[in-house]
Amino acid sequence: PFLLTLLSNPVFIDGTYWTPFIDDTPQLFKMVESKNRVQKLLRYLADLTVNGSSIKGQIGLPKLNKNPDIPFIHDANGEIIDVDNQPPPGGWRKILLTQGPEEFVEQVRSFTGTLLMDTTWRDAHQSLLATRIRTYDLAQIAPTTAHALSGAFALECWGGATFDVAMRFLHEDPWERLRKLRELVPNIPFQMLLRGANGVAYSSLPDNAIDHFVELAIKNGVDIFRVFDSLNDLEQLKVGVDAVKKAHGVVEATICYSGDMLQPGKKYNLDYYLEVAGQIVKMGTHILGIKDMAGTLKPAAARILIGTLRERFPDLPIHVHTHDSAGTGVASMAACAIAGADIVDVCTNSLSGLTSQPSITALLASLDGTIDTGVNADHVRELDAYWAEIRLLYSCFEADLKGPDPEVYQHEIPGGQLTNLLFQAQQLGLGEKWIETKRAYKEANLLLGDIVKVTPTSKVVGDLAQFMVTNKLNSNDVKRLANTLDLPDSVMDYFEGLMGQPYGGFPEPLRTDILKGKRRKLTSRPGRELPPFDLTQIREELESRFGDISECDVASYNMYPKVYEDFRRSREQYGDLSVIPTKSFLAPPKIDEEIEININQGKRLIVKLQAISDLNQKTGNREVYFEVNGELRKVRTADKS
Ligand code: 3PY
Ligand code: ZN
Repeated sequence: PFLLTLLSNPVFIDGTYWTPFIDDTPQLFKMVESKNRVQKLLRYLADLTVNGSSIKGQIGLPKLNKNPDIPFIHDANGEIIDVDNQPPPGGWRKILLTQGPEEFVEQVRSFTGTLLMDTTWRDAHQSLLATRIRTYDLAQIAPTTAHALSGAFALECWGGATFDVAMRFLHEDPWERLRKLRELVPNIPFQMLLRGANGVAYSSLPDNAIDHFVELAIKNGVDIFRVFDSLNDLEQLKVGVDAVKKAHGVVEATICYSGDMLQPGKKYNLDYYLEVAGQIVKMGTHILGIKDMAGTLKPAAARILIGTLRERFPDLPIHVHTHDSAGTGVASMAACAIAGADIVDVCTNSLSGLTSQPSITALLASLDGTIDTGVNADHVRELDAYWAEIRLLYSCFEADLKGPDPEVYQHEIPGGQLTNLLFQAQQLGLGEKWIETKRAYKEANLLLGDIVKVTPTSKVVGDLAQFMVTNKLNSNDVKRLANTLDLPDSVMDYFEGLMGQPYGGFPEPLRTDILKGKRRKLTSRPGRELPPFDLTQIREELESRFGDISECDVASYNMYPKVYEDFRRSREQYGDLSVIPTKSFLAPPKIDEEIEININQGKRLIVKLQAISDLNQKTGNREVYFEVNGELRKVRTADKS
């Protein structure tokens, strides 16, 4: 391609080129690079055309057969706000950036109302759509969001499962997502979910990898870190808290709410939460988080829990998170607001309810102006028109949950996992197994010691439950056969102590029986034993394998080495796929349909599928013909059928 570009350059054709022509004409290389880039994108589109989507978890095609429209939002005079040219109002981020974390949280605490965090960009789609929403769709709505939600406390937009899924399934760089969104939303704080000593992975990393990751997260745009540990193990939690403090971010150390504290005889009762809260406050957090990942915090319990914490820690902002799995999310968040919570989590209406967060409009209506939230209800409504279309665009990732799950108080499955397990049961065609899986989940939890269940411990319970269903075992069988069973790795990791120490200790003699001759017993946090990563050496190794490597690449590799390697290979093959509109990323193009792709600022491609050749029986390939900005291009693709 370089030679072709050279030969078609007018200077070369004129014969007026001079010796250092190639050196003096760097655009030649740019043109080649750009042609390569286009060819790589065509490779993806050709594969999609011939073989259909390869995106894991996709069933069928999007119900929306167009690109979603960007809605208009209006000012108080009914005029359309020009979101692309008018800077958004300075929100809470301006206070954070100009006055620092301490003053920021003081002002949040002094706000006479309850602020809202919108989780649409992270937990809502993690809970309902298998975390599949792409950077493309977030970036499209970001300028409008910066105006519409300018009064929000924060947008939860990063961390949790988004990091892994972006690379693993969407072939996207999570860091690029963060930077892009940050540029488009300068005014609203960004919050991320950090799994304590696990970072955004599923098990402990050396402490220096957590420090490195957090520092980069702040540099690239995260402001506030919700830090939790999946067993409420304070030693584990502290690793994340200290990393955020060192990097001067806002720390929201979080208690995972488990079970139903008002039920008599519950392991996790009010005294337990007050004790953990006291320890967390001693750690020096800016905000106290309560994370109700399964949605079992009923309104009555919420009133007592938040009311008591409010009295005990009058100066500390309290931020509450829930899931609507039981159908009580709105009532619980209203109860929290009334009991004195400073911030509660909600999300856009079209991605709310079920295993996701409660609806923002439903909460506003419940409070009905009696408590100020700082957000404009009209803008919220206008913005949701976009998400109604997005829900249809991503319909191929829906788990098809139809209503609240009345069993959630029994099984206590976290929101995201509930959808996930249901989806898996549906895929296996094991409708009747779903009820059984939920029953086994409850049993597995008790076997493991009635533990706090959230990533990664929720996976341990889920894996054990599936193992019990598949092998037709009940709790007594597991206890009796303990050492002879080939238990899932996650269960062995848990018993070894690789996820930290559960409150009240491990169940005995089960732990000893299971581990005997196979694994050791850890009694303190696993990260303590891990030697620090040699970050320079890792970078050099990656450079020698992949060429261009940034510090963010090193952090991605540290979290998910194999996923990162596959991601680089996908980049090599297809280039940056995040520029393709979602409809064209998930659904094969039709002949002559125009696909508009902005590959970078100012460079726009109009791609049209022209023809697909017959199958070459010898090679198993087909030729796919595209027109790109009027020029014919051919791509050879293996037919995998
Ligand atoms: C995660 O860790 O991804 C969670 O959302 C936990 O609730
Ligand atoms: Zn959640």
